[in-house]
Amino acid sequence: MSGPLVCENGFRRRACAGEVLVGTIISLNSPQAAEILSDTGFDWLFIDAEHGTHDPLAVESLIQATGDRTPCLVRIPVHEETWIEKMLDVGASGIIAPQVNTVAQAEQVVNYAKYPPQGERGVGIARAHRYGAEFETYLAQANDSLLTVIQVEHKDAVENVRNLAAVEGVDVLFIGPYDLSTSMGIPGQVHNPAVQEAIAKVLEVCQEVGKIPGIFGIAPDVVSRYIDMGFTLVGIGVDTLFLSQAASQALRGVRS
Ligand code: 3PY
Ligand code: MG
Repeated sequence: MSGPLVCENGFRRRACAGEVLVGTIISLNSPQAAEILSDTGFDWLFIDAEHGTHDPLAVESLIQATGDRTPCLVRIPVHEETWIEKMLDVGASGIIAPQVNTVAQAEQVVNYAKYPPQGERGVGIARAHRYGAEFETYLAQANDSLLTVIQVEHKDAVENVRNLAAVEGVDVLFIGPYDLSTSMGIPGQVHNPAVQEAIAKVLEVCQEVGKIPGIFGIAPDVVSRYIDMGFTLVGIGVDTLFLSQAASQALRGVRS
C-alpha cells in the first residue's frame, strides 16, 4: 500500500504549473481498452459518464484498470452531489462538469467537490483513501490534490466567462467545441470563425486570470494548434473513434 490514491500523483500540481497534459476520452465500458490507452502513454484519461454509459461501478473498474498509473478525470452526467462525491470516492483525480453556464452552477460543483472549509463534500469510506486505511491523509490532502474542471461549451458560458473564471475552486475552464458550436446553431462546425472566436476569448480570459485552459479535439493537427495557442489540458480523440478508424484503415488496406 502506498498512500491514498489521488494524493500522490501530482497531477493537479503539474496542471496548475502549466504543463501540457494530453488525455483521451474513455467512452467504452472496457477496463481492457482503458488499460491499453493508459499504456499508450497518455498523461490523463477523460472517463465520460455524460455521453458514455458508465455507471459508478463501471467508472470504478476503469479507474482500477488505469488510475494508479494514469490520472483519471470523470465527466459527470449531472452536477449533483451524489455523482460528484461518488466519482471522487472511487478514485478520480478530479471531476469534469459539463455545460456550466452560470456562477451558481460552478459554485455548486466546487461545493460538492471540496471538503470543508472550502465546500460540503460528504465523507465516507471508499476506494480513494484505500477503503479507510489512508483516511486521514486523504482528507488532509484531497482539496489541494483534486482537479475541478468546468466545461465552457455554450454561448451563454462564453458570454459569462469572466464571472465563471472568477469562481474560487475552479481550476480549469475546458471548452467543448462540439456543444459550443451546437449552442451557436452550427452543430459540429467547430472550425467556423464564430466558434474559433469564442474559443480564443475563453483562452484569453483564462490566461488573464490564471485559470488552466483546456479543450478537446479529434484530429492531432487541430489539437496541436490548440496547444500552440496556449491550451494546456487537452483531450485528443475518443476510444471508439480510435478503434473504428484503425479497423477501417486495415480493412481498406486489405481490400484495395
Ligand atoms: C464537446 O465538444 O462538446 C465536448 O464536450 C468535448 O469534450
Ligand atoms: Mg460537450
